[in-house]
Amino acid sequence: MSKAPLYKVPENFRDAHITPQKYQEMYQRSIDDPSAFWADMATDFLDWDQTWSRVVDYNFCKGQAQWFNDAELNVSYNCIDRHLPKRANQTAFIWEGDDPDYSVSISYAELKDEVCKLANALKARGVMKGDRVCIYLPMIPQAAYAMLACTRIGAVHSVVFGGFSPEALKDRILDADCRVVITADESTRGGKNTPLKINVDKALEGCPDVHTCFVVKNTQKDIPWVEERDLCYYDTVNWMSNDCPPVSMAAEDPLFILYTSGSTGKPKGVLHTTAGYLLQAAMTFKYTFDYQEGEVYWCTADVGWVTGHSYIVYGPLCNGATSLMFEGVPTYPDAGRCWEIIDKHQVNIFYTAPTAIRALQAQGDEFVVRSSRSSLRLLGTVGEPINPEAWEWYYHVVGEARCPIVDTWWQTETGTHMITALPGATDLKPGSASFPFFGVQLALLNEDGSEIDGAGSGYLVVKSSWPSQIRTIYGDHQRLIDTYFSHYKGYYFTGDGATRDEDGYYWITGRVDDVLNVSGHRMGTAEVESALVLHQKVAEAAVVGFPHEIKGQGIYCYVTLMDNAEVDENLRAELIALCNKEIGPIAKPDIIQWAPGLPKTRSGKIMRRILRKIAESDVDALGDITTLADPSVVEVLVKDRLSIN
Ligand code: 6R9
Repeated sequence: MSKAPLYKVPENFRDAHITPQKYQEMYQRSIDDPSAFWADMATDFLDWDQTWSRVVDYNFCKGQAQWFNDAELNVSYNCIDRHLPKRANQTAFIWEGDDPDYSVSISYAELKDEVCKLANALKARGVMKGDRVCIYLPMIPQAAYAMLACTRIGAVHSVVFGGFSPEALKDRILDADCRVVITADESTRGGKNTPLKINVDKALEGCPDVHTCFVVKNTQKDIPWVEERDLCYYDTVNWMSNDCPPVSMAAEDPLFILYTSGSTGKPKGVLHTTAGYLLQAAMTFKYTFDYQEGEVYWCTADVGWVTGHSYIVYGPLCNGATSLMFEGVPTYPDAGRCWEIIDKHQVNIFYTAPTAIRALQAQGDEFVVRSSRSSLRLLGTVGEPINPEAWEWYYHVVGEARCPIVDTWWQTETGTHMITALPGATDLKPGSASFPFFGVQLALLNEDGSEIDGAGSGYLVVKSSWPSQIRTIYGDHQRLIDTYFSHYKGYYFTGDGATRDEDGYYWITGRVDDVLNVSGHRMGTAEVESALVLHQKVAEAAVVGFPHEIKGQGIYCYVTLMDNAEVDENLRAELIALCNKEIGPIAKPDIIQWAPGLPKTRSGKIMRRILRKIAESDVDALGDITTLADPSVVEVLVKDRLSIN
């Protein structure tokens, strides 16, 4: 790692918002005097209805954090209204359709009208401050309108990724007790349509309390309609007034719930609150991307993930930026699509995931070089570790060695960037997320909980609260404490491993728990296992990740069948269909291996370490298997593994 090439801050970033010296000064102050530092940032970045009496109070043992306690503000006001005097006619969103011939610009003034009308429509259906609203939409502007409309009236949104199945959607609606759903007839991605409304209908069979479903007519497909409950989005919203006063919210009032996977059990509803989240989203957006007035910024994430929340909607809009939202996929109509969009809309800052970079790299340079990309100034990545080969390709081929790459490490739970390069301040090492953001105090721990000094590898933890920290797991605060604050007392446990090199750069090595990262999507092995064992022929299942060239990690399933069950040719397809039904297409198993038995300790615990090694075909390094109840099962699994590929 110390041999890694170093890419120096380029000349044209000498005047960036954050220079090397400024980073040192600001970081030091943020640690030495967090209250003064964050009070200044809060004043610079946000408009408040009422100021705070204390900046921060937290107690990691109890999983509690409060930022700007009794202050008040409104998120949609900060993202829209306050910009209007200067930016009414400036584009807030550029929307690029799946169809390359279709794009739309939405100004800040239009955004205000759309958000207010929808907010009034929500109010007319009885939505009040604190109520949860489920958003299950494609990547269309209404997704952003819906999020902002909720914030305008103090409702709490729960966006569910449009790729989730009806079953997964139902679980999320019930867990958050949403009474209103906003959806569309269909989504269109890569020329293919997905029946969102039909999925909602199926989900709502199990959600008797949902009384209202707004439906955006997106593809105009004929869809079933439930009178009273279903409302045509346009017909309803267009009647509404475009005036809806923003409600003053307390700094710690809930802003949104977003479900994410953990190592055990069902996905958990990560709850973020109003002021701290918005402040750090706004600040990281400006500093990490060195956003300059008038620039066009594009993040390819879906709004169903935290990246879409913080870096398509809240961070950019809070800064009065122009944010591009793309409905489609990077490979449709062909692998040149992203670069064409960059030329078409003169994109300056491009933020995507390593899995997309690898997929495009695999298609060959010709798709890239036929575009100009001369507008590009900065590149970014998020979601998983980026391998140096993909980094170098992104840097040299896409960015023509003139655009720095910010590799941003963070999580749904952290809300916003935590470790990242700042393009005017950081010399880059390919594959390293580099240094902590302002106010973020990191440590690496040994197994026994002692802190590692200097260079070394260990569990990545955070030592003190940051404004956009997760506040609770919706409806289950104990689970928050157990998951993040119990492994090592007094620290936030990230679930990631990391290395710190001699120069203090952080290198994330990946999850240390049973969470997979498949194409940048987080998934608990337990979720896939629960889906597999629903099949009547399946006695037991164990799921692990294995290295996958494009996806980063693939899903490897060991399946033990019931004693009398036989493998017929449909079984594999049935199991894949089950994962699709329970979770969604992102949970499709890559490899299913029939396992007569699973390696277990004498106390009955599955030894995943061994299963991971077998899945990786690294069978010479199985380690000690003598503690197994029946070591002979390993031999069988290894033998069978060799015949799969
Ligand atoms: C933002 C987001 C979080 C997990 C995280 C880590 C992995 C994210 C990364 C990265 C290495 C990066 N991760 N960014 N690993 N380098 N730049 O992805 O949130 O979906 O909650 O996933 O993703 O393992 O713990 P989320």
